[in-house]
Amino acid sequence: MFKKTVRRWVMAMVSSFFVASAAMSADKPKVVILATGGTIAGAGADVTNSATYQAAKVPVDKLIAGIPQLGTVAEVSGEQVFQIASESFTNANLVTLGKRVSDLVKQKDIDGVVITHGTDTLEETAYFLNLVVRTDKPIVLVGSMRPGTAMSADGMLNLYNAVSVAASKDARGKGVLVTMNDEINSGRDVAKMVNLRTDAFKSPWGPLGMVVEGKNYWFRLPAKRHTSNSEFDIDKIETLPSVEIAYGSGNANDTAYRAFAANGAKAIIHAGTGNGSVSNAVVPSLQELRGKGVQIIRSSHVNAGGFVLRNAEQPDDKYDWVVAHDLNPQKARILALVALSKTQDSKELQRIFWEY
Ligand code: DAS
Repeated sequence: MFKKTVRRWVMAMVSSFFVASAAMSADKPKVVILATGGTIAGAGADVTNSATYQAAKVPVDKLIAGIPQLGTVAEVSGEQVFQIASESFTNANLVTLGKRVSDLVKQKDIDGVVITHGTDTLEETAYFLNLVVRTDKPIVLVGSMRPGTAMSADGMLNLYNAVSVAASKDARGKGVLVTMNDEINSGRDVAKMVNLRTDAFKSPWGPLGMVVEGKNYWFRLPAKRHTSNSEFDIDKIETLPSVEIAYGSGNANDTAYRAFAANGAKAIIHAGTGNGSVSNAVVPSLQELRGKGVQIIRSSHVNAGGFVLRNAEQPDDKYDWVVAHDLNPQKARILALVALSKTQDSKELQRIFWEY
């Protein structure tokens, strides 16, 4: 019995090798996987460890070798750009990654780029690239909620789907995409709404489509400016300014806002309650900081659909503040980083927040 099982396993591996190598020889789209770390590169001690593991352990060549079928959808190569848990991503990491993606998509023989990434800040990187990489080629971010060592790990199918979408002609021109849990989401809209579960990534406005067994099914298109229709360009960005997020709640005070400004923040994202509301205890300080040139951007930490309305909870025209529209605080920070590389004018900033 054991011999039969081993023989069957060997035959399966041999056939998948020939499938993959045969496919490699065909004229397949060329997809580059840029690996940055995260759970999709994580490893736990036991198959029962779906939540207890170390992120950013498995190198990109092992991720690729673990899915021989990738060779049936594309000619895949890999680069290890970083090997970090994404909660540790910095503005400098964003610029480095953005420039590498921009260089790759300029190469005529490259059809698409996949970025494996930790899930904690994947939504921020996806939005950043959506704003600054001037291309119609698919750029697809992918992570996983469970390490590859766990039962029912999600990384293998997520990565296969990501490569399949990045190799697809019908994924062109749709902005940066995120493939998790069989869905194709817009890099602008998607956020990590749940931790621990494989259906963690949701867009308040719904996914763009689904990918099932290597085929894409599209249901809607992005409405905001992105990639080749963006006025921003990573090739013209070397560093990003300091933009910080202060979280609103009951019993609020102005300590964080003042500390951020004293530390050089060019803009402060107010992660407000409700419609981006600001406590009476904080308003005077924000008016003072605005007077000193710090941009004040009202967002809401209620972000499952809806948006901050200008001059509703606060007289934004009078205070010269900006509203973040439907962007959650962490996405508002990303847009502010990019926008401030182009303008310090609050009316221009507001236009940018409506358009992107
Ligand atoms: N720490 C998380 C990160 O790297 C692990 C993950 O979910 O990818 O974002």
